[in-house]
Amino acid sequence: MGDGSVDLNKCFEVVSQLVDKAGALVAKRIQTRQEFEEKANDIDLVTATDREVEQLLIRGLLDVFPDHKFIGEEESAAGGQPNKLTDVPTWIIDPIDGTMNFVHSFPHSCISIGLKVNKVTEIGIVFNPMLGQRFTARRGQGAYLNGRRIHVSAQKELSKSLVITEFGASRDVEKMKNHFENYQNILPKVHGIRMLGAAALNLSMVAMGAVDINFEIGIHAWDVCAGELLVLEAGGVVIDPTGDKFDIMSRRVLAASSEELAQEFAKQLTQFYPQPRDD
Ligand code: LIP
Repeated sequence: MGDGSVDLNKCFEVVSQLVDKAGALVAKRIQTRQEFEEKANDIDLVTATDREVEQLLIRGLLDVFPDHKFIGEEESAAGGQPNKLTDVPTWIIDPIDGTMNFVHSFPHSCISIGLKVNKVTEIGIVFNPMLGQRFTARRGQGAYLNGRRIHVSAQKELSKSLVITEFGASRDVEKMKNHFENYQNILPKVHGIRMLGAAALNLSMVAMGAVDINFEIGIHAWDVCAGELLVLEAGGVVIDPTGDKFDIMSRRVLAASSEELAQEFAKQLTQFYPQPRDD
Protein backbone atom coordinates (compact mmCIF):
# COMPACT_ATOMS: atom_id res chain seq x y z
CA MET A 1 0.00 0.00 0.00
CA GLY A 2 2.96 2.32 0.38
CA ASP A 3 3.14 2.56 -3.43
CA GLY A 4 0.32 5.12 -3.50
CA SER A 5 -2.07 2.44 -4.77
CA VAL A 6 -4.84 3.81 -2.53
CA ASP A 7 -6.86 6.51 -4.33
CA LEU A 8 -7.30 8.86 -1.35
CA ASN A 9 -9.29 11.38 -3.37
CA LYS A 10 -11.83 8.68 -4.21
CA CYS A 11 -11.83 7.51 -0.56
CA PHE A 12 -12.61 11.06 0.59
CA GLU A 13 -15.31 11.51 -2.05
CA VAL A 14 -17.07 8.22 -1.22
CA VAL A 15 -16.88 8.59 2.57
CA SER A 16 -18.11 12.19 2.37
CA GLN A 17 -21.26 11.09 0.54
CA LEU A 18 -21.85 8.27 3.04
CA VAL A 19 -21.35 10.64 6.01
CA ASP A 20 -23.95 12.97 4.49
CA LYS A 21 -26.42 10.07 4.28
CA ALA A 22 -25.66 8.91 7.81
CA GLY A 23 -25.90 12.45 9.12
CA ALA A 24 -29.39 12.88 7.69
CA LEU A 25 -30.45 9.67 9.46
CA VAL A 26 -28.99 10.77 12.82
CA ALA A 27 -30.52 14.26 12.56
CA LYS A 28 -33.94 12.72 11.86
CA ARG A 29 -33.77 10.10 14.63
CA ILE A 30 -32.63 12.53 17.37
CA GLN A 31 -35.98 14.31 17.06
CA THR A 32 -37.66 11.38 18.85
CA ARG A 33 -36.56 9.64 22.01
CA GLN A 34 -34.43 6.63 21.10
CA GLU A 35 -34.75 3.22 22.72
CA PHE A 36 -31.33 2.08 23.92
CA GLU A 37 -29.48 -0.98 25.20
CA GLU A 38 -26.73 -1.05 27.84
CA LYS A 39 -23.27 -2.36 26.89
CA ALA A 40 -20.49 -2.49 29.53
CA ASN A 41 -22.71 -0.83 32.17
CA ASP A 42 -25.87 1.24 32.61
CA ILE A 43 -24.34 4.42 31.18
CA ASP A 44 -22.51 2.82 28.22
CA LEU A 45 -25.37 2.94 25.72
CA VAL A 46 -26.04 1.84 22.16
CA THR A 47 -29.11 2.45 19.97
CA ALA A 48 -30.37 0.83 16.81
CA THR A 49 -29.28 4.03 15.03
CA ASP A 50 -25.66 3.53 16.16
CA ARG A 51 -25.68 0.07 14.56
CA GLU A 52 -27.56 1.24 11.45
CA VAL A 53 -25.11 4.09 10.83
CA GLU A 54 -22.09 1.82 11.31
CA GLN A 55 -23.49 -0.70 8.82
CA LEU A 56 -24.42 2.07 6.34
CA LEU A 57 -20.81 3.32 6.39
CA ILE A 58 -19.17 -0.13 6.27
CA ARG A 59 -21.40 -1.51 3.51
CA GLY A 60 -21.10 1.68 1.46
CA LEU A 61 -17.29 1.63 1.69
CA LEU A 62 -17.02 -2.12 1.01
CA ASP A 63 -19.10 -1.68 -2.17
CA VAL A 64 -16.31 0.54 -3.55
CA PHE A 65 -13.26 -0.70 -1.60
CA PRO A 66 -13.76 -4.46 -1.04
CA ASP A 67 -10.22 -4.97 0.32
CA HIS A 68 -10.47 -2.32 3.02
CA LYS A 69 -10.72 -3.24 6.70
CA PHE A 70 -12.81 -1.75 9.53
CA ILE A 71 -12.58 -1.08 13.25
CA GLY A 72 -16.06 0.00 14.35
CA GLU A 73 -17.27 0.70 17.87
CA GLU A 74 -20.44 -1.37 17.68
CA GLU A 75 -18.93 -4.30 15.78
CA SER A 76 -16.07 -4.32 18.30
CA ALA A 77 -18.49 -4.07 21.24
CA ALA A 78 -20.47 -6.96 19.77
CA GLY A 79 -17.36 -9.12 19.91
CA GLY A 80 -16.43 -8.59 16.29
CA GLN A 81 -12.91 -8.94 14.93
CA PRO A 82 -10.12 -7.93 17.37
CA ASN A 83 -9.07 -4.31 16.81
CA LYS A 84 -5.82 -5.26 15.09
CA LEU A 85 -4.45 -2.39 13.01
CA THR A 86 -2.42 -3.52 9.97
CA ASP A 87 -0.98 -1.66 6.95
CA VAL A 88 -4.15 -2.41 4.99
CA PRO A 89 -6.43 0.64 4.50
CA THR A 90 -8.56 0.61 7.65
CA TRP A 91 -11.59 2.77 8.44
CA ILE A 92 -11.94 3.49 12.17
CA ILE A 93 -15.55 4.37 12.93
CA ASP A 94 -17.63 5.73 15.79
CA PRO A 95 -21.08 5.81 14.18
CA ILE A 96 -22.53 8.06 16.86
CA ASP A 97 -19.96 9.56 19.20
CA GLY A 98 -21.93 10.95 22.12
CA THR A 99 -24.61 8.27 22.20
CA MET A 100 -25.76 9.39 25.67
CA ASN A 101 -26.33 12.89 24.23
CA PHE A 102 -28.17 11.36 21.26
CA VAL A 103 -30.48 9.38 23.56
CA HIS A 104 -31.34 12.61 25.43
CA SER A 105 -31.69 14.69 22.22
CA PHE A 106 -28.83 16.87 23.51
CA PRO A 107 -27.46 18.10 20.15
CA HIS A 108 -23.77 17.31 20.71
CA SER A 109 -23.28 13.98 18.96
CA CYS A 110 -21.34 13.26 15.80
CA ILE A 111 -20.28 10.69 13.26
CA SER A 112 -16.53 10.19 13.53
CA ILE A 113 -14.62 8.30 10.83
CA GLY A 114 -10.93 8.12 10.00
CA LEU A 115 -8.93 6.22 7.39
CA LYS A 116 -5.51 4.77 8.21
CA VAL A 117 -3.19 3.50 5.45
CA ASN A 118 0.06 1.86 6.60
CA LYS A 119 -1.09 2.85 10.13
CA VAL A 120 -1.01 6.58 9.17
CA THR A 121 -4.24 8.57 9.32
CA GLU A 122 -4.94 10.05 5.87
CA ILE A 123 -8.59 11.17 6.22
CA GLY A 124 -10.66 12.35 9.19
CA ILE A 125 -14.28 13.52 9.29
CA VAL A 126 -16.26 14.55 12.39
CA PHE A 127 -19.82 15.55 11.54
CA ASN A 128 -22.42 16.89 13.98
CA PRO A 129 -25.54 17.00 11.76
CA MET A 130 -27.67 18.56 14.48
CA LEU A 131 -25.59 21.74 14.45
CA GLY A 132 -24.33 21.47 10.86
CA GLN A 133 -20.70 21.23 12.03
CA ARG A 134 -18.64 19.26 9.52
CA PHE A 135 -14.96 18.99 10.46
CA THR A 136 -12.71 17.50 7.79
CA ALA A 137 -8.98 16.90 7.35
CA ARG A 138 -6.69 15.25 4.83
CA ARG A 139 -3.07 14.57 5.89
CA GLY A 140 -0.89 17.49 4.82
CA GLN A 141 -3.84 19.52 3.51
CA GLY A 142 -5.11 21.34 6.60
CA ALA A 143 -8.24 21.09 8.73
CA TYR A 144 -11.61 22.61 7.85
CA LEU A 145 -14.98 23.41 9.42
CA ASN A 146 -17.70 23.56 6.74
CA GLY A 147 -15.02 24.24 4.14
CA ARG A 148 -13.39 27.10 6.11
CA ARG A 149 -9.76 26.53 7.24
CA ILE A 150 -9.41 26.20 11.01
CA HIS A 151 -6.45 26.57 13.36
CA VAL A 152 -5.74 25.79 17.00
CA SER A 153 -5.61 28.74 19.43
CA ALA A 154 -2.40 30.67 20.02
CA GLN A 155 -2.74 30.13 23.78
CA LYS A 156 0.62 29.44 25.42
CA GLU A 157 -0.27 30.05 29.08
CA LEU A 158 -1.79 27.21 31.11
CA SER A 159 -3.41 29.72 33.49
CA LYS A 160 -5.31 31.24 30.54
CA SER A 161 -6.28 27.90 28.94
CA LEU A 162 -9.74 26.42 28.54
CA VAL A 163 -9.72 22.63 29.02
CA ILE A 164 -12.26 20.06 27.76
CA THR A 165 -12.57 16.50 29.03
CA GLU A 166 -15.10 13.79 30.01
CA PHE A 167 -15.94 11.63 33.00
CA GLY A 168 -16.20 8.64 30.65
CA ALA A 169 -18.56 5.67 30.61
CA SER A 170 -17.70 4.24 34.01
CA ARG A 171 -18.90 5.00 37.53
CA ASP A 172 -16.29 2.74 39.12
CA VAL A 173 -15.45 4.36 42.47
CA GLU A 174 -11.65 4.20 41.99
CA LYS A 175 -11.85 5.60 38.44
CA MET A 176 -14.15 8.40 39.60
CA LYS A 177 -11.68 9.18 42.40
CA ASN A 178 -8.87 9.41 39.87
CA HIS A 179 -10.93 11.74 37.68
CA PHE A 180 -11.86 14.05 40.57
CA GLU A 181 -8.28 14.18 41.86
CA ASN A 182 -7.11 15.26 38.40
CA TYR A 183 -9.90 17.86 38.13
CA GLN A 184 -9.16 19.18 41.64
CA ASN A 185 -5.50 19.59 40.69
CA ILE A 186 -6.20 21.22 37.32
CA LEU A 187 -9.15 23.54 37.97
CA PRO A 188 -7.30 26.21 40.03
CA LYS A 189 -4.58 26.39 37.35
CA VAL A 190 -6.67 27.01 34.20
CA HIS A 191 -9.48 29.31 32.99
CA GLY A 192 -12.04 26.51 33.14
CA ILE A 193 -13.05 22.92 32.36
CA ARG A 194 -15.79 21.95 29.87
CA MET A 195 -17.45 18.64 28.93
CA LEU A 196 -19.41 18.17 25.67
CA GLY A 197 -20.00 14.39 25.99
CA ALA A 198 -18.23 13.32 22.79
CA ALA A 199 -14.47 12.85 22.47
CA ALA A 200 -14.44 13.53 18.73
CA LEU A 201 -16.23 16.86 19.22
CA ASN A 202 -13.87 17.74 22.07
CA LEU A 203 -10.88 17.23 19.75
CA SER A 204 -12.68 19.26 17.08
CA MET A 205 -13.01 22.12 19.58
CA VAL A 206 -9.21 22.08 20.01
CA ALA A 207 -8.75 22.07 16.20
CA MET A 208 -11.00 25.13 15.75
CA GLY A 209 -9.32 27.01 18.61
CA ALA A 210 -12.43 27.03 20.80
CA VAL A 211 -10.56 25.30 23.63
CA ASP A 212 -6.83 25.00 24.21
CA ILE A 213 -6.47 21.52 25.73
CA ASN A 214 -8.42 18.23 25.57
CA PHE A 215 -7.53 15.18 27.63
CA GLU A 216 -9.36 11.98 28.46
CA ILE A 217 -8.49 8.66 30.03
CA GLY A 218 -10.74 5.86 28.84
CA ILE A 219 -11.47 6.81 25.24
CA HIS A 220 -11.31 4.29 22.39
CA ALA A 221 -9.50 4.35 19.04
CA TRP A 222 -12.78 5.13 17.22
CA ASP A 223 -13.38 8.17 19.46
CA VAL A 224 -10.09 9.83 18.50
CA CYS A 225 -8.90 8.62 15.08
CA ALA A 226 -10.48 11.44 13.05
CA GLY A 227 -10.09 14.04 15.80
CA GLU A 228 -6.35 13.46 16.12
CA LEU A 229 -5.86 14.29 12.42
CA LEU A 230 -8.04 17.40 12.76
CA VAL A 231 -5.87 18.71 15.61
CA LEU A 232 -2.60 17.93 13.83
CA GLU A 233 -3.74 19.50 10.56
CA ALA A 234 -4.95 22.57 12.49
CA GLY A 235 -1.41 23.03 13.85
CA GLY A 236 -1.87 21.39 17.25
CA VAL A 237 -0.26 18.40 18.94
CA VAL A 238 -1.60 15.07 20.23
CA ILE A 239 0.42 13.17 22.85
CA ASP A 240 -0.09 10.59 25.59
CA PRO A 241 -1.27 12.22 28.86
CA THR A 242 2.03 11.13 30.46
CA GLY A 243 3.84 13.37 27.95
CA ASP A 244 5.00 10.43 25.82
CA LYS A 245 4.09 9.64 22.20
CA PHE A 246 0.38 9.21 21.42
CA ASP A 247 -0.78 5.59 20.98
CA ILE A 248 -4.28 5.32 19.46
CA MET A 249 -4.88 1.92 21.09
CA SER A 250 -3.86 3.04 24.62
CA ARG A 251 -7.29 4.43 25.67
CA ARG A 252 -5.76 7.83 26.54
CA VAL A 253 -5.31 11.17 24.74
CA LEU A 254 -3.97 14.69 25.38
CA ALA A 255 -4.39 17.28 22.61
CA ALA A 256 -3.31 20.92 22.81
CA SER A 257 -2.60 24.00 20.74
CA SER A 258 1.18 23.62 21.25
CA GLU A 259 3.79 21.12 22.43
CA GLU A 260 4.81 23.43 25.30
CA LEU A 261 1.23 23.68 26.60
CA ALA A 262 0.69 19.91 26.17
CA GLN A 263 3.83 19.04 28.13
CA GLU A 264 3.06 21.58 30.87
CA PHE A 265 -0.47 20.22 31.19
CA ALA A 266 0.75 16.60 31.24
CA LYS A 267 2.70 17.46 34.42
CA GLN A 268 -0.61 18.40 36.13
CA LEU A 269 -2.15 14.97 35.55
CA THR A 270 -1.24 12.81 38.54
CA GLN A 271 -3.87 10.09 38.37
CA PHE A 272 -4.05 7.33 35.79
CA TYR A 273 -6.11 4.20 36.19
CA PRO A 274 -5.07 1.11 34.21
CA GLN A 275 -7.13 0.56 31.05
CA PRO A 276 -7.22 -2.58 28.86
CA ARG A 277 -5.83 -1.53 25.45
CA ASP A 278 -8.14 -1.51 22.43
CA ASP A 279 -5.94 -4.01 20.61
C1 LIP B 1 -18.29 8.54 24.25
C2 LIP B 1 -16.96 9.25 24.16
C3 LIP B 1 -16.68 10.09 25.38
C4 LIP B 1 -16.69 9.22 26.60
C5 LIP B 1 -18.05 8.60 26.72
C6 LIP B 1 -18.41 7.75 25.51
P1 LIP B 1 -19.75 7.00 22.66
O1 LIP B 1 -18.39 7.72 23.12
O2 LIP B 1 -16.97 10.09 23.03
O3 LIP B 1 -15.43 10.71 25.27
O4 LIP B 1 -16.38 9.99 27.71
O5 LIP B 1 -18.06 7.79 27.86
O6 LIP B 1 -17.54 6.67 25.44
O7 LIP B 1 -19.83 5.77 23.51
O8 LIP B 1 -20.88 7.92 22.91
O9 LIP B 1 -19.55 6.65 21.22
